[in-house]
Amino acid sequence: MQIDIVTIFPEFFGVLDVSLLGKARRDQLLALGVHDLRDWTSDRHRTVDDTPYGGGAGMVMKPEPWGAALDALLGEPAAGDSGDDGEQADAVVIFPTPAGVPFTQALARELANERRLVFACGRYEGIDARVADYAATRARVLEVSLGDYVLNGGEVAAMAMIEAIGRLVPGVVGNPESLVEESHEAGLLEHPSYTKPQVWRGLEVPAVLRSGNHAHVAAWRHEQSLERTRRVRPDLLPDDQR
Ligand code: JFB
Repeated sequence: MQIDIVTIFPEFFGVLDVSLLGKARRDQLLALGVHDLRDWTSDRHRTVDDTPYGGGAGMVMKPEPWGAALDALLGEPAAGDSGDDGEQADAVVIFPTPAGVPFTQALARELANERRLVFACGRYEGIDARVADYAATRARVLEVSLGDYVLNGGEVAAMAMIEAIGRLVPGVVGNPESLVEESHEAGLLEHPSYTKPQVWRGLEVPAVLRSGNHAHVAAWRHEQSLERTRRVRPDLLPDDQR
């Protein structure tokens, strides 16, 4: 999978060199391109923002550098191609925004099957709305929110999405079985996990986990998952299981 990121803070994405996704890049399962939006400005001050039409606090990202960035990454539109015949680059362009559809494990799974993702990371009060409209004439566009809280820009949200998507790309996680057992894949929260020693600071590992009875272990873990989900995330359960 190819992932491109456009941002005014390319140095943010240095962390993607390490850990699991760093290895995936070295193994050539993931190719990551981090691009500085200011490289597509043309004024002396490399300006990316301007005051909002209609007034209000803060600044808005101006559309021209974004248009040039999208053209460079998706390919220039062919001469005479208005894009209105639906012809599209084979990429999904993702705009992290607090006004987007929620990012979920189901969306991560769907995006893990794409060949190419482009993340457009805004700052200030966001990006001129025409940029997403323009991008939609060139590619599939998703405006996606990481969650119901306010960040200062799209970078941290993009990083979280890239980590969630990247680990679902075949080959990135060594043991694919570990993917199906985890929180949210089964629609429930995960059961608690334990390792050695058997007693630590007076706290004992539950006996059932040391019983060697796999059916009992599986039943206990399922009950723990259900109990925990009822307690902290009843919204995840169907009405008749709350
Ligand atoms: C994403 C962003 C801002 C408007 C703009 C660009 N869950 C999330 N919270 N906040 C963001 C997000 C996601 N995804 C987010 C992109 C931008 C926030 N801002 C700052 C804050 C409030 N309203 C600019």
